[in-house]
Amino acid sequence: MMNRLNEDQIRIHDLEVYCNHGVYPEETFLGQKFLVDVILYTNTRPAGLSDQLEDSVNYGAVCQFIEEEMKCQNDKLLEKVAERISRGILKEFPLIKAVDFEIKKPWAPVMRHIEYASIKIFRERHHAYIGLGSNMGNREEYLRNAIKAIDSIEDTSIIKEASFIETEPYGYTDQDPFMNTVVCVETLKEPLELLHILQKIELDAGRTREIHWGPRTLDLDILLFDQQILTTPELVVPHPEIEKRMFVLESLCEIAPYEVHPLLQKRFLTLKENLETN
Ligand code: A4P
Ligand code: MG
Repeated sequence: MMNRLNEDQIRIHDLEVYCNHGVYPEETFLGQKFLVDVILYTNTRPAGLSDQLEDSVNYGAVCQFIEEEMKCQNDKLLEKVAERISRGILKEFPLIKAVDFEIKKPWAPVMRHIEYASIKIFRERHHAYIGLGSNMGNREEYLRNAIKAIDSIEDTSIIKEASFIETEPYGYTDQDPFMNTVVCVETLKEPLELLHILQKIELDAGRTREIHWGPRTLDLDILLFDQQILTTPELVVPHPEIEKRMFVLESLCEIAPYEVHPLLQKRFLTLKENLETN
C-alpha cells in the first residue's frame, strides 16, 4: 500500500442515505439511516491552478453516485456495501487514485445504545507487471490469447505491452526456445486474486505442470505488484528470479526501464546492465 499521507484529498463527511441494508428482516423491510464518510485521493493541483471543475473530481457527482449505489441494491453486510461502492467509485471516477470509505450505522439493532457501528476500508488502483512465456505449439497465439484473457479480467486492463521476443530456455535448457513478453495492468484485484485468475488462464491454455521450469503452453508470472513485497507459500513478489533472467529484464526495460525493484532498490535498466556485464 502506498503511503498516501501527503496526498491531496477531497473529503465528504456524513453523507446521509436512508436505505435497506442489513441481516435482519426488519432492517430490509423498514430501512434505516446510514452515514458515509469518504476520502478521495486525487491530485487537486491542476484544478487548483486552472479553477476548472473538469480538472478535478466533482464531489457532488460522487455523493449522487454513492446514494444511487446504496439504494439500488440491498446487501446484508456493511462490508459488502463498502466493498461494492468503493470499487464503483474507482471505476466511475478515473482521477481518483484511492479511496477511504467508511459506512456508519447509527441505528444498528444491537439492543443497546451506541453512537454507531461502522466499517472502514481503504481501496486503491494497483499496477502489476505480468511475465508471459510459451514454448509449445503456436507460441504467439498462446501469448495473444493470454493477453486478451488478461485484458478481460474484471476490473483489470492492460496499459502497456512489450513486444514478443524469442529467447533461449533458461534453467532447464533441454527444451525448445520460448516466446516471451511482459504486460503492465491496472487492476482493482488483490495479489492472490490476480494469481488465481492467471492460473485459471494457464489451465484454459492446456497448461499441465510436469517438469519444474519445463516446457509449457503458457506460463504467467506476477513479476511486480505495485511496490509490494510479498512472501506467502503461494506467491512471492517481486518474482525472485527477475534479476537473473535476461528474457524478463529485456521486456521490462522495453516498457518500464526506470521502474524500481522494491527489494533491490535498483531500476530495471540497471539490473539489465548488471546482468549483461556478469
Ligand atoms: N508462485 C510464487 N510466486 C509466484 C509469482 N510471482 N507468480 C507460485 C506466479 N506464480 C508464483 O509455478 C509454481 C508455483 O509458483 C505456483 O503454484 C505459484 O503458486 P508454476 O508456474 O506452476 O511452475 P513453474 O512455472 O514450473 O515454476 P516457476 O518457478 O513458476 O518457473 P518460472 O519462474 O515461471 O520459469 N526460459 C525462457 N527463456 N523463458 C521462459 O519464459 N520460463 C521458465 C519457467 C523457465 N525458463 C524459461 C522460461
Ligand atoms: Mg510460473
